[in-house]
Amino acid sequence: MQPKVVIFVDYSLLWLDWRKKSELPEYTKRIVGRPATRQGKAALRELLSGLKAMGSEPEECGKGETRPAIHLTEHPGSDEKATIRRCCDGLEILGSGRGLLYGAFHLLRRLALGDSFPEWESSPAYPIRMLDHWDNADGSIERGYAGHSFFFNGKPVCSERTRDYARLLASCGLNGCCINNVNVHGSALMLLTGGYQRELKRISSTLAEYGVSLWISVSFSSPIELGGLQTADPLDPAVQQWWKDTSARLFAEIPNLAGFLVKADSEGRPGPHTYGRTQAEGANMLAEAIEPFGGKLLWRCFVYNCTQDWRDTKTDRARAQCDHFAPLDGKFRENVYLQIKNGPVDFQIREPVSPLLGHLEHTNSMIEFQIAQEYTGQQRHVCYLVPMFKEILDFHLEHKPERDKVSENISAACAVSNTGDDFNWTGHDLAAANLFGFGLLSWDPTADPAEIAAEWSVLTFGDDPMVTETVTGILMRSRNVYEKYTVPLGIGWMCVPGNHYGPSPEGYEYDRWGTYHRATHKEIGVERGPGGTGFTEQYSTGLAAKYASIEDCPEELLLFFHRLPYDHPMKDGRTLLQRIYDDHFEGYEEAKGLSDAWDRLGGRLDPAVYDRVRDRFREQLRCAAEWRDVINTWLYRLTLIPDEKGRRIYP
Ligand code: GCV
Repeated sequence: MQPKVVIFVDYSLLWLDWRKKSELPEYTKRIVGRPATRQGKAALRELLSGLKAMGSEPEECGKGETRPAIHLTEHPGSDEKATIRRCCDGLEILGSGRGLLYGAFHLLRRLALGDSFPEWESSPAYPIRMLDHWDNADGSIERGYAGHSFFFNGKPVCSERTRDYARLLASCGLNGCCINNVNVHGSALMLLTGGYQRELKRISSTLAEYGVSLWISVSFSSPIELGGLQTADPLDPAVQQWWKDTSARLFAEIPNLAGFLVKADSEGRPGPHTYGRTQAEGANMLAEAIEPFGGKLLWRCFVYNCTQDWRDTKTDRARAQCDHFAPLDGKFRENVYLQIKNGPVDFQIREPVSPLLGHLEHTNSMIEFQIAQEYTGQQRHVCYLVPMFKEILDFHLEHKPERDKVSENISAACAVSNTGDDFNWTGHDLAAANLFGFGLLSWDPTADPAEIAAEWSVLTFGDDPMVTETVTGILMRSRNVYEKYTVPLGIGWMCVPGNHYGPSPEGYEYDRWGTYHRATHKEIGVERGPGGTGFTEQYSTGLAAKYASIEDCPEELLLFFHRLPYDHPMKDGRTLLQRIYDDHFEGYEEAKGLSDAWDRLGGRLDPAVYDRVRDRFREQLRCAAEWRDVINTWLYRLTLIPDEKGRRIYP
């Protein structure tokens, strides 16, 4: 008997930790076919190890095999389509190397869920489906809530964890990741000039094995910072040449490099505006430099005035993306993708869909979500964001009679990553559902968030029906609960400045970031209709009218669009203020309900996981009570209007 070699890893494998199945179909005992590509080989390896973990001992068989088997049929081509179909009492997986990989993972997932003959034919909705890491070269992570970077520890590192990370991404359909922060500083600058060429190459090659492309964030002023030039003006020939030469070297060294991500003219980052050039002139110069190597440029639209005087009521940050980019539609090169945050401001728990998404008829756009829970509980609170992503992808922009949904008007999708080097990757064990769900939804935006949650739960915690039902229930309720005890009705931004955790109702009010609610003892909110900042006019006619009207505006966004008195009657007859009081009280109670539901799973889960999540719930409840008390007390003191139900509204 072979001695068993145990490899110790200091992290879990999340949903890839396949569990034993009491029964598996006969065909899982044999695999026929020897893929030639690296991704195809990875598919075979995943099937062999995954099936083994589930309790089958698949044997690799020759072509003439007549017994039921899994047949791997690899055909050349770079497309990602995957097919699984019935074949000789078994199944055949067909596709390019990547297709086989997606097919293999799909089959493993379906078998784990108890589906014996999962036939599937699927292509991803978007060719770019990726995660953006805000990892810094020193190993810290901007807005990271799950430990340190596993890509950097002073310099780039490639380890077994990099491989498992690539497996996790591929297993939920993702095909790219940008490994460093859009705020490029310190030695991360050197990623561009090849200072870390060997390390970068290893990371790139490891990711490539699982069909994951490497992207890096670059600084627009690199020609000055690294090239010793006096300017980074995109129209300067020396600058253009510097980018061409630098890109040629880098793309030659790193074969799996897909392109660059750039945050320009945003929150102090350099950009074309410094030289009086447009965003298109800046982006196109870079895009042209990388175009010969098939490179793509992801150009962020998070451009706004971050030095606003709070007394200035004319400037509305929500308008900024459209004001800057809508007039430039059609002016970007073909290999440019405009990266647009899902809402007009910044990843709040509820914002309207960014109107810019409706203005880009002739420009590639990429939606940017954030699964790092910067404003949504920082992975100490449970907040399953997939239903929100789905709502946004399903949203009708009302610009066209057909193919009008956001999901039909974008060319790519990304999310700011929620991972780090914590044992469980995401800090909160339940936050991994956001990673898995974002992957599945960016492959297929018609997928159902509740089904994704249930699938993730079975893959992660096993198939005990009570566990699946409870975890799915907790996840599906979590966003609304979080919204209620923090910032309901679209008001946003009452968090502590800087770290963005916990309540501080006036923390941002007299600051420079353009995130004001302008509450007085009489009214609260910013008027964004035509009589106010005019932001509503950035939407199509129908939506503009709907949002501008206090009666028609969806209630959950009422304070995003309108400035209203506290006694404004809500649809159910309560006053605006009473609704806010109630939401905070109820939000806390509902959070307690989620926590109690988790408690009832004691004995049904791995005790370490159970305890970790219980600890997170303890903190969530502490913080939910703080939100309830701070916001309600602040409003009570401002208005002197008591809670109609006579509850104690101060701590
Ligand atoms: C990476 C917000 C965050 C910043 C982040 C920025 C961005 O402002 O607080 O940490 O910077 O968004 O998306 O660029």
